[in-house]
Amino acid sequence: MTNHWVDIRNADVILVMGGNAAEAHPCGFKWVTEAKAHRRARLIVVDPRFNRTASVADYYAPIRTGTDIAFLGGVINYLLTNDKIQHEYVKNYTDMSFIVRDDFAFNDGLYSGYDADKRSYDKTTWDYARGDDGFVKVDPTLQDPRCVYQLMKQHYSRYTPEQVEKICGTPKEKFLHVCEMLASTAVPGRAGTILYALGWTHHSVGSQNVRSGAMVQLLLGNIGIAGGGVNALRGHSNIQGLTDLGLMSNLLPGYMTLPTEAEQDFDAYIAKRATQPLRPNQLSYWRNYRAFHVSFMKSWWGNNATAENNFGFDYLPKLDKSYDMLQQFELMHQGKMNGYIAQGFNPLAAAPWKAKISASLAKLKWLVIMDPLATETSEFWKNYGPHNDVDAASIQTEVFRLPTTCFAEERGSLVSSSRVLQWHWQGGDGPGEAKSDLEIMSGLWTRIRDAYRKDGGKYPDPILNLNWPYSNPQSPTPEELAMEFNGRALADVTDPTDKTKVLAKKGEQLAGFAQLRDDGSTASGCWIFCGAWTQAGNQMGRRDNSDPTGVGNTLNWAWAWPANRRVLYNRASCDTTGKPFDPTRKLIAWNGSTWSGADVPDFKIDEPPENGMNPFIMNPEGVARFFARDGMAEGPFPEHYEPFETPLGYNPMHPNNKLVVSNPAARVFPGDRAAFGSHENFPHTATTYRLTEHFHYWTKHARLNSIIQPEQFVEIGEDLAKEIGVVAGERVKVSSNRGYVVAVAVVTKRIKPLMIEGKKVQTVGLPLHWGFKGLTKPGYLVNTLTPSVGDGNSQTPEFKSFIVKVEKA
Ligand SMILES: Nc1nc2c(c(=O)[nH]1)N[C@H]1C(S)=C(S)[C@@H](COP(=O)(O)OP(=O)(O)OC[C@H]3O[C@@H](n4cnc5c(=O)[nH]c(N)nc54)[C@H](O)[C@@H]3O)O[C@H]1N2
Ligand SMILES: Nc1nc2c(c(=O)[nH]1)N[C@H]1C(S)=C(S)[C@@H](COP(=O)(O)OP(=O)(O)OC[C@H]3O[C@@H](n4cnc5c(=O)[nH]c(N)nc54)[C@H](O)[C@@H]3O)O[C@H]1N2
Ligand SMILES: [Mo]
Repeated sequence: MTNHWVDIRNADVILVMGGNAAEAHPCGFKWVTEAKAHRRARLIVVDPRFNRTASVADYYAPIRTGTDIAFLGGVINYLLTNDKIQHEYVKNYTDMSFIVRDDFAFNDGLYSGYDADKRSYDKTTWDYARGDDGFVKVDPTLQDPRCVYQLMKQHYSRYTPEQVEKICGTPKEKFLHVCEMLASTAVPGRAGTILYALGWTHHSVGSQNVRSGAMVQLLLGNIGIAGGGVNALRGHSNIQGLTDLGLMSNLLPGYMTLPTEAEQDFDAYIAKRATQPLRPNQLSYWRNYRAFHVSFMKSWWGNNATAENNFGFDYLPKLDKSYDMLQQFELMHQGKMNGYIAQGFNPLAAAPWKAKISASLAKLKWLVIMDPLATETSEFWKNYGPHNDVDAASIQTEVFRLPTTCFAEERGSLVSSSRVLQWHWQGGDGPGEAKSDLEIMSGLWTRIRDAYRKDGGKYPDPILNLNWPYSNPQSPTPEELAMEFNGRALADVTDPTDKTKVLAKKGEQLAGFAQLRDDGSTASGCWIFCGAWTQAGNQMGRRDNSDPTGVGNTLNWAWAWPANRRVLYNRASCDTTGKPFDPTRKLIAWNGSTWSGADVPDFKIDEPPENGMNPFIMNPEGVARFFARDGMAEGPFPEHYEPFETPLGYNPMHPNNKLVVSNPAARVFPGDRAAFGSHENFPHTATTYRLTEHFHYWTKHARLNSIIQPEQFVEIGEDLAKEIGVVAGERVKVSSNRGYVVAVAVVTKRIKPLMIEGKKVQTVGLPLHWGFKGLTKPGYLVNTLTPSVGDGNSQTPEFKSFIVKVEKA
């Protein structure tokens, strides 16, 4: 979340799109209820289903799955053509006035630089034009046809309300009503927030869905203000912590990135990431990358990371490709993997195209399951009940189950969607032989190290030289790890402007990431967590919920990254002179000598506004980007592409270009592509989702949850039920090109057919919680049906939009 849970109560308009917060985040949803009750906020829901959030919304609009970019592109077009933008904000704090290179182009769905064979872009032309001084060229009048404003206006002019209706199936008047409600927040005195989750991310264009939402919020001046933001409501209790700590194959802790194979040179690796300002007098905060990186390497390799060996840069793996989940199973399927550890992960149930997953697991020599429960994955080789598509006798994979404790049987920190690191305390001991994940991982690690010590190996240095400074090497404590993530001084850390001033003495915990140094004199396992466990102790354990300004920031409740800041980009809540746009929702202000207020300023604390430094200091240009000049796989402006399994078979934006039916920059493995279905055989569009009563596949092991949601069901609209001759309570068979599930039909008014390009499209809803382990009635794994293709940037699978056929069973 750019903002935080409590801050939702500061909003005047709340758009829940691509999520079902009342169902999946019922506790956090209370802040929506507060906003409605206490400031008469209006709640809008845009969802293929009239879901539980819609049932308490002020306005609901339906949408076809996988078409949010068309909808949001339409909103952008509406805001621009009706001049519903926060002018002062947009003019000063975004790249609207920046001039784009002459050779950047967009033709029939493709941007300049496309290579059809590689299915990827050379992004060189996706950049701003530079002046002789090396800085970006701008046109403050916004008249230059090559400025971002003009290019963007032209791009989105194609997304008319009529076009939105044809692609999304959202009736034009409903679409326009949503536009009007959102547009009401374009004035400085009103705030609007967006809450989203998987309905936006589980698509082959997921990242671009989120970007479209961010563009809407920027036009409205809703980023950096109280009651605003683009707010990702996250999943598992510590999934935010997972990404923060870099547990993605391409990341290092604190959103640093692993080098690629082409990046063997340490200085070049740093220089590329320590971005220099693109505007005069601009702070570009990533220019501190070297300090963050070296401190991280000192944490991992301690005394073995020295200036002479580039702090162990050669120890870091260099990526040849992404090793995301889809890639892992592809490699496993090709027989290129011997073993797999599934730690707190049930891939047979959770990953797309179950048949491919079980076939892949069957090719392993060994599979280790670390879990408190007996998961479907741990019995993938058994053939029974609704899991009947494996040949048990032919599977040779050896499966080891290592029982772990569960969150309530451990202590430590969890990072919430709000970026708040909250310490929690152990409630009880785990049963039987269960061990904590920490203990099991340490046991594995020390044994691997011993094996390398004894037998050597190709390149044992990174393993033998790893720092392992825990009092009990077999079981590091959560406290030791938390202190290590924060970081400490390895030599006295002094003030750069006055070397006699010692900020942190050798051996002390650091106070914040401003104290990190790039010469090896500090260590920090995760720079954004620096400040969580200081000399003053564990900040995550703080429980003072006082809120002196009433804006809800509670700065003494636990600790938020970065720097205990609760609202990111909060400098943008003030005008160029440093006065809050909305004094009633004040976050920070310039008081003549410093920035201060209800939040920790996201800015250089003593930077006078008249110097003209811009608020978005994580971008080298200092402003927010409508034009994503680097980073995105498929282009600088989001464009509508159909889901890989489309009910249409073509892209209504580009009906004659076969290259751009679906995301032209998404990676698709040939075998996965061959398994896609065609709309001729599978006419209905399907989506999968959660229910409050269950948490994925594990609460079916709990008696109460199994009683309140005992049996698998499928939701279909009354119209479709009539078409296929099914009444509520009868069983239906839902098939995709990859398999089928059979479940009870819930016939509902909550799902209506949509008219898409003059054709009736039915939506089918599949809750995902059932399987063949646990106390509920055995059910089919819903991922029997789903296609194996991911988002072009994150490789998150397209779980939310695929095609099926529904029949009476
Ligand atoms: N009770 C409970 N709570 C949970 C979980 C759980 O299993 N049980 N899981 C947790 C996890 S890990 C996560 S990630 C979160 C997920 O939280 P959510 O994303 O809110 O959960 P979902 O139910 O998967 O999907 C949300 C909505 O997206 C809609 N949707 C589907 N396709 C589209 C589309 O193309 N466009 C739009 N606009 N909407 C679409 C669906 O109809 C559904 O209403 O929930 C967390 N909370
Ligand atoms: N079709 C479809 N598929 C989906 C989704 C969807 O919306 N539609 N959602 C996707 C999403 S967002 C997610 S997050 C995934 C979820 O996929 P998974 O993460 O595989 O699902 P969970 O059932 O939450 O599995 C987590 C396992 O962790 C175990 N566990 C709990 N606590 C601990 C612990 O402390 N230590 C260890 N070692 N194990 C523990 C649980 O017992 C459980 O078996 O599913 C994805 N799959
Ligand atoms: Mo999730």
